[in-house]
Amino acid sequence: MNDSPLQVLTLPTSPYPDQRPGTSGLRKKVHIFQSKKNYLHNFIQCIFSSIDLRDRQGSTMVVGGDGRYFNSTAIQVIVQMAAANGVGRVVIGQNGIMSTPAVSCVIRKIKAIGGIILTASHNPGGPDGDFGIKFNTANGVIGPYVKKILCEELGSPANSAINCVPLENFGGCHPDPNLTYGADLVETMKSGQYDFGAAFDGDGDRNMILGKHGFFVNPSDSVAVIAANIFCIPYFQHTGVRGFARSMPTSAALDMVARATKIQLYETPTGWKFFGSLMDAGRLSLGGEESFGTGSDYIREKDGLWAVLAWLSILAVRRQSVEDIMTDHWRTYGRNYYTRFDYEAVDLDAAVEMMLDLELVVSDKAFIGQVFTVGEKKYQVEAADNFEYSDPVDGTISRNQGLRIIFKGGSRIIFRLSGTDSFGATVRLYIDSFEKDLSKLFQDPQVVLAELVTIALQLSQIHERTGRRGPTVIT
Ligand code: VG1
Ligand code: CO
Repeated sequence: MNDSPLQVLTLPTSPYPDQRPGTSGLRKKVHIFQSKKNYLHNFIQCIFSSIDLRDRQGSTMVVGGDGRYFNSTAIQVIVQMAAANGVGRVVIGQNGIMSTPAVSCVIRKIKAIGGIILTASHNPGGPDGDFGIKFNTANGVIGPYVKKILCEELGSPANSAINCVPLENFGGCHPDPNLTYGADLVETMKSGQYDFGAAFDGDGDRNMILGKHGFFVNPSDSVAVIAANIFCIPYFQHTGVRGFARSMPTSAALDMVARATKIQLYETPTGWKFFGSLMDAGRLSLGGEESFGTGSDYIREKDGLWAVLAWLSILAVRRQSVEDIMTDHWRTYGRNYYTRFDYEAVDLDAAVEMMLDLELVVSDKAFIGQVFTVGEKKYQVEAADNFEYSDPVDGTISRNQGLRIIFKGGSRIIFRLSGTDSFGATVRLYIDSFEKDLSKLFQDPQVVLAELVTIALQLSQIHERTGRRGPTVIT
């Protein structure tokens, strides 16, 4: 930069009502960012304005994204606005690319004031896809990291890293690592040629773990396995273990390990930010969400590659297959059968109305004790509520975090509206059921949970209300 000071312009603008951040920042269709005047600028200015002026002046800020369409355009705007807002230094990932966990790591390393991450994470990219902005405070793509760590450092063959060149539309692939969008990997693994497979989302904070022949590790189980084998991981040998946490819709598999090891367990609302607060207070070492997020307190984000390295450490110590480790785990702790149905892009009004009606049903006193009979199975309601969380560190209360119906024996039905969708509403229906009978540990979750699904569909009337015949994605 030369000596002549840059001119700072002050321009009038007004907010749009749909610019409210959700579970993890703001997500909208790319064309919204392109067509609505100052749409990006408004949100970025709000981020800067949220930082006290004294902290902002001369501060360092991290900026990076998952390389999706609109990434570089947005970075140009952010850099200019950062300068105008008094930020002293902006650290940008090479070619504007940085994963969410990497941003979290750099923020901590260089003591930056925060980081702006340009990603819509697991939502599709490209001109017709989604764009998003996350802001991580001081507490807090993936491809280049996979190549560097798994191939260059750990010596995996180069062809074991697939789809690792960042592309603006992710090569037409959907960046959500689950059985539907990661079906190619599952197919490849079925051949039996590989012992271990993993997939990540666009910004690298999610992971899906597969064993030989495509054996699927449910994310709720994954965090429980890591917890049960935590001292196979050198990091925890040094730091010890302070606490475990899972989001409310995540199955109670982790609770079983916490109980057996007498380690404190926290049940938080959906979204990693709740773990961050516990980690800052030194109360939490390992956390996981059913939505393919796993991570530890070395940063303040979930980290897909960390989860893979954690699993590889366990495999290296136990010298067993992924499937053997998982089935051993079920024999020891019992199995939490789990499924999630996502109804994406349904009519917003219909979804909101459904949630309001359901809340009336579950909050009626007469609902407790009610028995649902489907075929030969009976389920009696033990408790039901709209999940509320009081942060044990600062006492902040988060309400309206999902409708829970808990049956005798621990089976659960949960309804939530997504906070990361970019269009209409996404309804998430989570169902789980605990089984400890050794002869019933190896069944298809969809078969085991079929009756609970029937109850959930009847109670909510979701198909009738949304005009859908089934979910968009089943996990
Ligand atoms: C979803 C997941 C949640 C996750 C969030 C951000 O939120 O359910 O567990 O923390 O995405 O993930 P929602 O509100 O749509 O259910 V991502 O990889 O930003 O980064
Ligand atoms: Co993500």
